[in-house]
Order: sequence, then C-alpha cells, then structure tokens
Amino acid sequence: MQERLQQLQKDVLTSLQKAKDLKSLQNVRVEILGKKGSLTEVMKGMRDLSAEERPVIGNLVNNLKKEFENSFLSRQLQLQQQDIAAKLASEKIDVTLPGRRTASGSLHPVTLVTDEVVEIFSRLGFAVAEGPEIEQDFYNFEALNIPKDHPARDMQDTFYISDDRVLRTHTSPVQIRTMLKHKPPIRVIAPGTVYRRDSDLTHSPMFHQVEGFLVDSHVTFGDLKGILTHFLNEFFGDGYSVRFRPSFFPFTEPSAEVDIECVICGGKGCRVCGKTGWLEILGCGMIDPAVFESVNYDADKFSGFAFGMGLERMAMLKYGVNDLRLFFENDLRFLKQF
Ligand code: 2NL
Repeated sequence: MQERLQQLQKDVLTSLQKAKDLKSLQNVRVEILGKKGSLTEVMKGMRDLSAEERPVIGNLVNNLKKEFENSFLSRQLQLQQQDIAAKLASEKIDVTLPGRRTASGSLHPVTLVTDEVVEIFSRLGFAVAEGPEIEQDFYNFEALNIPKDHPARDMQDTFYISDDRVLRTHTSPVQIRTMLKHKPPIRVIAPGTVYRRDSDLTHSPMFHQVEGFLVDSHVTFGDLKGILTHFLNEFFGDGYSVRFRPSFFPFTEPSAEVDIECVICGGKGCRVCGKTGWLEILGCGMIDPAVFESVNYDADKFSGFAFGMGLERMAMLKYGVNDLRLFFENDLRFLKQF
C-alpha cells in the first residue's frame, strides 16, 4: 500500500506538470480526486486495512491529498499567468506607431467655382434658383424666343427625351420659371448642369453653367456693364481689362460678349487666348421684349439684363487647367489638388 501511494505521488506530480492548459489541468484533477479518481480508489480501499495500518496509511493519504491540492493550485496559477501573458503579447498595442489618417474628400474645382460665383452675386443681392434638368420645349426654347427652325434647336445640339421634352441646353428655363412665378423687381442666378450633343477635346455633352438676370424699372446696359465688370474683378482679381463686344442671342437685344485680358499671359498673347491677348468669358444682353411677353412682364414698365457663362471654362482659367477632360475623369491625383 505504501509503495502504491509513493507511485501515485510521482504520477500525480508528473501529470500536473504535463497539463499544458487549464482544461487539461481540470481533467487531471478529475483523474485523481473524481468519483473514480485514483486517490479516491485508494481511500475506498482503506476499509479493508487492519486497525494498525489504517491510521498510518490514512495519514499518508491525507498528506498526499494536501500535497496534490497545493501542487494543483500552484500549477493552476502558473497556467493562468501563462494565459494572461500570451493574451497581453497578442493584444499588444504599439503606441509609438503613427495613427491611421482618415481620408478627407475635397470639393471638385467646378463646385468651388460655382460656389464662388454664387457668393459674389449673393453679395449683390441675387437669389439662387434651381430647376429640373429634363425640361419642356416651352421653357428651354419657346419662351426664350428661340424659334422652331433656330440652329440651337437642331437635333445636333439637343438631347430629345420626347417630342416636347429635352435635357436642358442651358439654365435659362430656370429663369423663365422664376419670372413666371415672381414679379419684378427681381435678381436671380441659376447655376446647374446642362447638356448638349457635342463631344470632343473642348466640349463635353454634360457641363455646367451659371446664368443670371435682373429685372426692374429703368435697368440699363450701363447697369449690366457695371455688374459684370465688378463680378470679373472679384472673380479673377483687380487689374484685368474688360471689354464688351457686340454679339447676338435670340433672347437678348442688344447682346454682347465679354472678354477679359488674358489671365494666363497678361494680355501678351499665348496659346490659351489664341495670341489675341483676350479671353471670351461671358455672354450677355438686355432681355428681349419677346421674352418678357412669354412671362407676362410689361416691357413698357420693366427692363432687365441677363448673362450666362460656362463654369468649366471659368475653372480652367482660374486654376490653369489645360484639358477639359480632367474635370470628368475623376482622377484623384487631379482632384486632390483642390
Ligand atoms: C453664354 C451666353 C447668355 C442669357 C444667357 C438669358 C436668360 C433669360 C433671358 C435672357 Cl431667361 N437671357 N440668358 C442671356 C445672354 C447670354 O449666355 O455664352 N452662355 C454660356
């Protein structure tokens, strides 16, 4: 019996050391002290011992049990610490590593230019108006004194949705809708996306425009010149000459095109201005009485001016971008620069 206990003591201690995690350690405990555990079996066998042997063996068994409990607890502590150490090692955070940057977007150059144009005219008391991109023939053409056989209505220039619905070719229809709703005095700008069947190096079928108009009693061509010259000085900076050249639009009379001294070469002549020293930047004019008639304004009481400009062109000149396609390719290397 004593020998058996000595063997058991050895076995117990090695199996405790062999247990490599807390779960197998619990299994060892069951193997020793469980209902059918080896030490339990020994204790059960004690009833067959003689009266002299029993206290001796009982003492040994108790000692063995205590020793096992102690060894078990220290092994358990060891394995727990091992677990914690492994967990700490795997979850270690290197606080000296540089942080991960959250990528922040930026505004598209055409958006930046739109916002700036809107801002400048807002300071002059203009309100912003918007409207649908699919328009009825009446708002896009008819009310603007663009007759049925006018080249601007040609299938070549306009995307037709149906017989009398088109993708708007300019934002003028927004202004027609505004005039039909509100009486003068009125000043409004209409920025937005417009569409034309035109696609080459310098034309995109979808592009952006700001148009504006002002109607009141006694509005003159002098007012038009003053406002647009002020706008160009604000947008490109003071010091560039501005000139008005006679032109033609069906919806204005008289009409003019506005040039600014080339902001790229300072008027000396370069590729951008076609060696003329001037950049064509705006179309404008006094609103034609025929347009007033379409919106039921009394042309004898009121007069007004209107203007329009392409925003991609403004952005190209302002930021020195030499290729229109960059605005639509959405190449981040380009967009990140704004
Ligand atoms: C250009 C020329 C222009 C207008 C737009 C307009 C609108 C109404 C009445 C009269 Cl509702 N005119 N708009 C007038 C003259 C020129 O735009 O070169 N745009 C890019």
